[in-house]
Amino acid sequence: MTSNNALQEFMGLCQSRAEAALDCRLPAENRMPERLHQAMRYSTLGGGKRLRPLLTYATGKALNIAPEILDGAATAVEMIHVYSLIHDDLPAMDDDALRRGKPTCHVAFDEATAILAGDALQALAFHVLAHDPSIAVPAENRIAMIECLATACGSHGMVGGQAIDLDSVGKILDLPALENMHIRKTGALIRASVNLAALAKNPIETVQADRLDHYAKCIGLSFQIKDDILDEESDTQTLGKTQGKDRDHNKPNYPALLGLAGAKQKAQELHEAALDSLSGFGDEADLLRELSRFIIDRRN
Ligand code: GRG
Repeated sequence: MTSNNALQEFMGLCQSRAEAALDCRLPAENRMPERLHQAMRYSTLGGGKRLRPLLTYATGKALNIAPEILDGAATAVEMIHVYSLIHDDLPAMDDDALRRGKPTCHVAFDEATAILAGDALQALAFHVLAHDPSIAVPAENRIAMIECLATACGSHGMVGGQAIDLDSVGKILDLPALENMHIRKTGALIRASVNLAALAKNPIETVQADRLDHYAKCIGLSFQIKDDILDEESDTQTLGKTQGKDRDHNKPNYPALLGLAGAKQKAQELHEAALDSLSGFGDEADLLRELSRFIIDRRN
């Protein structure tokens, strides 16, 4: 099993790698329309855990794919994530003023610019998947990657989950309904972060792809459960975003349904199921194992 030091080192390297890969793919601040490009760069660069790129690179490690080939996929998935954060923070949605420890995009710029910055990041993500020379895979794999990301972020995935979330404020959801919402809202993009790397492997055995997909489903849900736990237990400074919003907005969440101890137990069970999914892999999947542990142990 990879040591915690090895995980820290991998995380540091991949975070720097993702930062540089994003930096060179984002439009320059002085390029027209400047304010839009400044907003895109403001929200994307210099913050966040980069969990989704980390998962893409760690899946690459498990499949013996060089990180250079995955830069396009890793940046595309992070661009979609950042667009979702910008739009989620808007007054029409969560109406939040703090994200990644700094003012949200619509506060630092304005609402219209924030909407456009999110839109443009989404378009750029697909442009990267379609054209980026780093993605050295056959055309059919590239198309499959575009389809994978589109499905993950569309109305059957992240945006659909967000719609269910907005509709469920003040309602009581049972566990299957809550899971269904989170599998879409947060889980789908986490799943895509792993599956995009699997699609860069040519050919990949179906059994290997299925195992990775199951791992990704488990950690997608454990990530959200931990997010709900942190929303209850942590503080605004540590989180870099407003704490206690679920309770304040009367949103259904795991601690409310299962209790804090029950939610922690459920996250632990999902971590163990994620590890089981990787049982056919050797040491090369240790970073994925450690990332699953990191997801349920993280402090922000
Ligand atoms: C508005 C299109 C649209 C979708 C919104 C995913 C989502 C759907 C909204 C994000 C808002 C949110 C706080 C969701 C809860 C889980 C989550 C995605 C938290 C933030 O992800 P982290 O912890 O953030 O990976 P960093 O900043 O580290 O990248």
